[in-house]
This record gives sequence, C-alpha cells and structure tokens, in this order.
Amino acid sequence: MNTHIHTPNPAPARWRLCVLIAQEQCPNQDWWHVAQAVVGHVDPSRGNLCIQLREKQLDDRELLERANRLVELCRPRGVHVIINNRPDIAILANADGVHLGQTDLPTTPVRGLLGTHMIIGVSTSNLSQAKQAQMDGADYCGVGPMFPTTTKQKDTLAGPAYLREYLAWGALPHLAIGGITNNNVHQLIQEGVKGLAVCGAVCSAQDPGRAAAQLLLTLSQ
Ligand code: TZP
Repeated sequence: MNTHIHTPNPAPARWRLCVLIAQEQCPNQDWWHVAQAVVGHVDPSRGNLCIQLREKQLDDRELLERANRLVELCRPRGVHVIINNRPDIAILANADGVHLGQTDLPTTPVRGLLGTHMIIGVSTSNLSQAKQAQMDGADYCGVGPMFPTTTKQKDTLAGPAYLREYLAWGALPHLAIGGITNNNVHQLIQEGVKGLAVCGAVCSAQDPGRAAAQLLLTLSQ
C-alpha cells in the first residue's frame, strides 16, 4: 500500500464517454473505421471523450502499432487514449494511460512504472475495491457492471445501486460500464452518472459515430 494518496489526474473528471474498441466487438467494420467514426463524430474540444484499446489476442507488435495509430488520430483532437492492462504498450505509444481489471496487473507497481502523470483506471464492482484502487494510486474507477453484458464474462451484477453508492463516496471520477445503451442510460442519469464506458453499443452499431454522439447527447440533456 502507498504511504501517500496520489493526486488524481484531472482529465478523467471531464470524460463523458469512453469507447472500448476491440476488433472482435466490431462486426460491421474494421476497428480503425470505428475509431475514426467516433473521433470524427463527436466534438472533442471539451476533452469529454476517451478511447480504450482493449485487444487481448493480438501479437505485441500489432498491438503497439494500433496504439500508435490511435494516439496519432486522437491526440491532435483532444481525445484521450487508454490501453487495457498494458503499461508497456501505453508508455511506448505515448498513450494517456492504462486501464486495469481486478485480476490484471496490480495498481501500485503500475503506478510506480508510469509515474504520477499517466492515467490509471481500475475496474471495480464494489466500494471496497474502489477505496483500494484510490489508495493504490488510481485516477478513476470503472463502476459496474451496470447491466447484463455479453462483452465480458461477469458473475456479479453491481447495478445502478453500486453507482449510487460510489457517487455518495465521491472520491474519484467514474466510468459506469456494462451493457449500457441509449435505451437504459436514463437509469444511470437518474443516479447522477457523469461518465459512461461502452463497447457493444458503439462498436456493433451500423453507424458507430452516430451511436457515440447520441449517447453524449442523451447524457447532456
Ligand atoms: N467490464 C465490465 S463490463 C465490461 C467490461 C469490460 C464490458 C463492457 O462492454 P459493453 O458491450 O458496453 O457491455
């Protein structure tokens, strides 16, 4: 455990949407077209968009190449790039940070490796995991799963009740995640959600750019 609490990076508090991109979740088009459509369709000027590269099967060289392309696309447009569970790739691609699951690399040594400026997010399903993530040096928490999802095998459903509890705690920014669509997001808006992380709702849409923009619009109304 760290002896001092890390001062969180201010960027995640401005995120309203994080799109998780993996080729296997993009049935209608190439991952790159999804990334371009999302980045091109939303107004990134307020720093409210983040893209997480979430590829688990790729060769390292291919993964680094994708991370490099994504950073090149996103950085000039003020869109942050987060790499799932690969601090080495995040450093080499000069990405903004990494996202860690509960069985991924532990936060404390990753914080040691990345230094204080790069962003670290941690997936949480309950408040004790969130408090631990904060103590270990996280900048934001994934909060979920909110709803049933087929994108990732999950045994528990944290549900909107966990989001409510997390917001009452309020110590770190959040990205609510898991099965979120334009049809159920109002249940999270009722709880006061600020940031959403989605995969299927955008990656499997016929028009991923429009789907992302629609979620942002719903959130802002
Ligand atoms: N972690 C918790 S739920 C989830 C992850 C990675 C899957 C999110 O994908 P979708 O398709 O938005 O449910």
